[in-house]
Amino acid sequence: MKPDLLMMGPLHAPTQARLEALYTTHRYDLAADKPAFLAQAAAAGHTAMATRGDYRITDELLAQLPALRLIASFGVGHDGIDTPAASRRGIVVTNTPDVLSECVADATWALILSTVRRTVWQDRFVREGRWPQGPAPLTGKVWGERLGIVGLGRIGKAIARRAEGFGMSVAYSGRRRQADVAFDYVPDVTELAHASTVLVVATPGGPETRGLIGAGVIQALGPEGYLINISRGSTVDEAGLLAALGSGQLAGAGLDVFQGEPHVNPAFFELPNVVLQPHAASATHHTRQAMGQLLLDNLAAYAEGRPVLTPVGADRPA
Ligand code: 8YV
Repeated sequence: MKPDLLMMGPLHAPTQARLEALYTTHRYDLAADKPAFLAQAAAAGHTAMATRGDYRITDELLAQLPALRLIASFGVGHDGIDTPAASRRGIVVTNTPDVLSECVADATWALILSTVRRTVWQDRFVREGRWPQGPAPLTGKVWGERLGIVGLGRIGKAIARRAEGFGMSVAYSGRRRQADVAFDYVPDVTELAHASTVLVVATPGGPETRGLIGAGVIQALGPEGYLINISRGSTVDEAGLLAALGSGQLAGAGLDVFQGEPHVNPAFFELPNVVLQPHAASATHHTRQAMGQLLLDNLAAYAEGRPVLTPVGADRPA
């Protein structure tokens, strides 16, 4: 008989298929009567759950699943999960760090290059037959410019490594100076923005970073500066960003994440100086497969009584 597995919602399709082959899955999102679903899960004593970092798991929900011992989450970010509450209740939460860092860094550079060099805009310019009427406007440059990284975790470091190829200087802000890097540490984000041409936001989401990139930071980045956000929509003051982009107070923005996604404020669609992505930084076949494998490995380790591979903890930055 297959072991039971609670699920908050569907995951990456190939991972979902493997989970369904290995476990009897019980889907919270598909349950018409949620209280009855939870009561049944509690009575059956289900101990493991698979989820995603953006599916909401509140303390109130956890209170109704007293037998739960493991939440295995797909993705490195886990801002949808009340991890302090899980920890208080003796529930281990795992995520899928490391395996996604390189593809996320690639996607970040795609955003940096396409935003500064206006690649998407220029593609449209050619397609719309506007070239014969005259050349496209000149753009800013990437090579040799100053890169600021807000949050130099594993993803931030993978982004920084690629900067060498573009001859860029790198500085970063974050909770602490990192012993293993030679980049300049600028603890104040506004100061970092002031010193950067391209500012990349690579922090985890959640209450600690909510609104971190506010009007002051955007103003410090300035009319020749570019903001790239691959963290969470919650880290940026979107109204302030839209105003700065529209008025020329900021040169451009490359955004993978948004407040209220998948619904994006349509004001962004009118702006020529933005490149927009549907939260796709980790969305390669290779990386999503590796994330799914790590989730499966965490579930298997728990089931076999071994230590889980990647528990979420305060010392594991994104
Ligand atoms: C998620 C992400 O994997 O890992 C994260 O924190 O934001 C993405 O890589 C994706 O949203 C999960 O479906």
